[in-house]
Amino acid sequence: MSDHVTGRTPAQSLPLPAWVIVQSTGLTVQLVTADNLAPSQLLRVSPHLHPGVTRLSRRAGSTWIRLEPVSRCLTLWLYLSLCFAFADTRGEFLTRNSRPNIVLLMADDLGVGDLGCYGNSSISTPNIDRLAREGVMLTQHLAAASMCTPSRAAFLTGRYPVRSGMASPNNMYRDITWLGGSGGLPSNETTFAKMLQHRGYRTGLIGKWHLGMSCASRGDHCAHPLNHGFDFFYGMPLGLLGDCGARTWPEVHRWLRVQLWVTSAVLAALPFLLLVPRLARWFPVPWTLVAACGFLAAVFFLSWFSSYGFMRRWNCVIMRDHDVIQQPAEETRAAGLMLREALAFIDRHKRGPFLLFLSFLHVHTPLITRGHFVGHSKFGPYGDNVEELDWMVGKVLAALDRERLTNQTLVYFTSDNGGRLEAQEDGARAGGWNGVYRGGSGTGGWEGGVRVPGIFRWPTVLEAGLVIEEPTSLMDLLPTLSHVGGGILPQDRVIDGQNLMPLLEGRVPRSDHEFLFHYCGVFLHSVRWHQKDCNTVWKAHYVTPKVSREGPDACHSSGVCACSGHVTHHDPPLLFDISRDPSESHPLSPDNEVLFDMVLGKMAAAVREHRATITPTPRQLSTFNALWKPWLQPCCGAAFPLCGCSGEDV
Ligand SMILES: [Ca+2]
Repeated sequence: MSDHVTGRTPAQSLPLPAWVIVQSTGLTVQLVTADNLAPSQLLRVSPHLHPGVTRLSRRAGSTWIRLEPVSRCLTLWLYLSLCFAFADTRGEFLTRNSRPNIVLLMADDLGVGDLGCYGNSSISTPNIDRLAREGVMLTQHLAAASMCTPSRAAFLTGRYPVRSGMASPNNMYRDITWLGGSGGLPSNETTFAKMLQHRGYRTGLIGKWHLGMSCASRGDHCAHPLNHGFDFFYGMPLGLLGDCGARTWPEVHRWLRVQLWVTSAVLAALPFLLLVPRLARWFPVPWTLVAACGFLAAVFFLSWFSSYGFMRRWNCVIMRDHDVIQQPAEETRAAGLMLREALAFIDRHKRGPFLLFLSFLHVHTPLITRGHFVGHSKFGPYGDNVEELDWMVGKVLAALDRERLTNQTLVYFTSDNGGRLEAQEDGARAGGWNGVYRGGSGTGGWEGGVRVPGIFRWPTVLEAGLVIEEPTSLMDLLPTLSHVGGGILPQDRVIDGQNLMPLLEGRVPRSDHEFLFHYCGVFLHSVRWHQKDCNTVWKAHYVTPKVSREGPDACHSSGVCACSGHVTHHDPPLLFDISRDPSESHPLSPDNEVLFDMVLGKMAAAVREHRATITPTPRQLSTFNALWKPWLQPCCGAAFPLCGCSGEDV
């Protein structure tokens, strides 16, 4: 039976105590137990300490013991033993079984090909490269969806988004669109933050959330980060969108807005055009027709303006815990504020254990890069933005170094989905590079939408410089963090992620993922099969989006590729061997692949088995939930709808 099932922490299951002597004054010794053991538990785990111990107590998060004089020698012996056994050059003392601090760094829309450690030579990312050099780099790390909301829901819960209702049946609402919408991550989902919070971790989310806010009334905050296991939240509950830039091209419902605007303009012009023949007495035009056109023009204009005229004010806000503190957010300062709060969080909780999920606003458009980094890269504004992201990662790593937390902190770096091929600013491409992989953000099945960077660093546990090519998923974080943090996995639901520690530590050569399912909204587009008895990774596409002529595997006309409707259904499915053909450019057939029928048969059986595990659940991204609702709109300062404040310390 695994530790997860029994609920035992790794420290309790070992014969040796997991603790560190950090100071010894007179007869008093401070022991920092990595797993926050209570004094009575410490005695149980470390019975050989018992003879000389006269008093144990808890102060400031540490266990203090007072020893009999006869135990001084024992204290000295233990101290020296630990020095030789576990000391590094900075004098930190750790055991393999310490519960680490956890720092999760997630970029937004960063392409897997944008980093030096993944082969990029035009953008400089020394700090992220350092993480890869000092840790383990995953080259087949996969998001569960190619867009923000479903991918992040799966990341936090370890489950495919269809299981939590965080997948959309509608092409228009694949992400949460309005902060005043009613859909969001359901309260009954278990996030890794909730799990670690129950195990004594101090948990903080700083940056982008994008998983909903309220359900029935403005203040209920049913889907707020503080309702999902985070003790602290500072950030943008929706994220940085194109609409948040004062001078950038709007992003949400871009083409619907264009249609509404054009229709309004045409209807507004009609009354004037009709007046001409009437006044010139060319032919009779009834006044009622002129008035009806004017009325319709006003209705269209008002619907356009009421929907999108306040977009920046309503969607782009900064919150501290439950309070809106800046509305609209000053987009040029937002990223700097997030970094400041992240460093302050580390400083506040450095005695640990803590979980910091730093969910960067970078490198989603609008590409807002501050002075020093403008023109910094060889790859234009996008490259500059990536280099600023890397600099911020460096600041976090430096804080861990400064506080001597590096060796006892598990750091993870990833992106929520692949680079967006359709992103444009000032007529130029503004999205990331997905390396050799087809497609990008929004394409549900193609590799470029879901293959993302994945780096783990934990110096005392993981081998530096290891590269693993096995299929792994962002959903693996929940069981992995549960393992290292001593949490207990929920037993009442399907968890799709796998504990990565055996693979990361090199104890097993293969990932536990045999099949991975790639959804686009609620629609299954492709399946990956890592054949058990060999290294071949097959991928079958049942559905692919119809793409634009002007760009490879992108959907420039609609801004994002469709999951249904404007798609191609493949029967037989498009089959690729991505272990030999990672760019999915040479589809196999019975003529050139003898295993063709066997592979597709095996995958079809896996799909049937997988679908049998999906139970109906309320769709959080339904059209009704996606609609903006004035009574749910977070608002500060002036009365609704003229919300606004720039308060606090920002
Ligand atoms: Ca994203």
